[in-house]
Amino acid sequence: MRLFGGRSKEADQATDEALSRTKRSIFGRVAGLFGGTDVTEELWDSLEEVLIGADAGVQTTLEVLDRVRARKPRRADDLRAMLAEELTAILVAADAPRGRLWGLPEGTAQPDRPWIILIVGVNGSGKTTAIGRLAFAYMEDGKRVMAAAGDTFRAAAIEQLQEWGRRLAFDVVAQGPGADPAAVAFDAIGAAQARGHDVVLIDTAGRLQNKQNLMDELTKVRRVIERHVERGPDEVLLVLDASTGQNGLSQAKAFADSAQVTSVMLTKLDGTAKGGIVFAIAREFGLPVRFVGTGQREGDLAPFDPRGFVASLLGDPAAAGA
Ligand SMILES: Nc1nc2c(ncn2[C@@H]2O[C@H](COP(=O)(O)OP(=O)(O)OP(=O)(O)O)[C@@H](O)[C@H]2O)c(=O)[nH]1
Ligand SMILES: [Mg+2]
Repeated sequence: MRLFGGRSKEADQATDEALSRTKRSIFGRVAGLFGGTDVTEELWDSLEEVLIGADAGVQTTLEVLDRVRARKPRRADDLRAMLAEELTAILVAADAPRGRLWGLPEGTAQPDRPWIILIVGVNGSGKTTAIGRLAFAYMEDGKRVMAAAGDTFRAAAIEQLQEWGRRLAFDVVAQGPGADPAAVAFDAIGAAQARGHDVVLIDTAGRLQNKQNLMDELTKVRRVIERHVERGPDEVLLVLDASTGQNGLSQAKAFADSAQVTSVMLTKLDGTAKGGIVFAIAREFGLPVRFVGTGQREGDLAPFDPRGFVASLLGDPAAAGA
């Protein structure tokens, strides 16, 4: 699937499949609610319950529904269309590119190689897997990929990344457990420059002795990148586990606040009924979601498209013959 460069039928379909649990268990009820023709108080109440239940966030839900209400929909299908527009607007408002690689208009000049991508996020969110997947996609795109084993804190993190490198055949720069992650990043970028790699993916720890240590460490890694390539990392990707809901969101806030995140990857969308978290990310972080994890394999990553996502969630009336 084309991962970089926008929407495709294949990507829409993968997202749609990954959303099936969210749709079945929660939003499926909404589609049912739109079955009637009248806009009743019961319909508004149910919508509120459904959106909050899917982790869209209380504030976001109330705001969206207020906006739709103000537009005075007369029939249930008008309401559905307006809700789709308002939900899409939230995602689009956060969609402006902040990094130098993703979501840019076609024809935008690309940064010099190697491109540097720093991967951050809470432990267990799927960072190392994300590196495997991005490496896979970039290699399919004809790029030479280098990864840096910057999580030197968790036992087995280095081996886990090396295993991905062996399996998919990309290079991994690593030092021993406990090594300075900034030094690992420094080595990896130097090696990539010397050997002509196109992309450097830098793994980081999700947990240290405490949050401040972790944020300091990320700052140090960033400084090293800035010393090597003056422009700094081209993207700082926050990896966020959809199934952790509002709780995961508040944990990720520390990264969004201090790691100068430019893009979000929402993982495990396939394993959750809480896909509404996308709206909370957009509204509360103001960050663009660029990719969604749709399964367990390396190819299970889809580009995120606001319109395709909302159409899939609310059911496409045209497709349903409504
Ligand atoms: N179903 C599903 N599982 C996923 C997805 N992404 C990651 N996982 C699983 O989530 C688990 C944790 O992934 P890791 O990549 O090790 O997470 P991490 O953020 O590197 O974790 P730490 O190194 O402990 O900070 C693994 O079992 C992955 O297979 C996804 O999109 N869907
Ligand atoms: Mg990891």
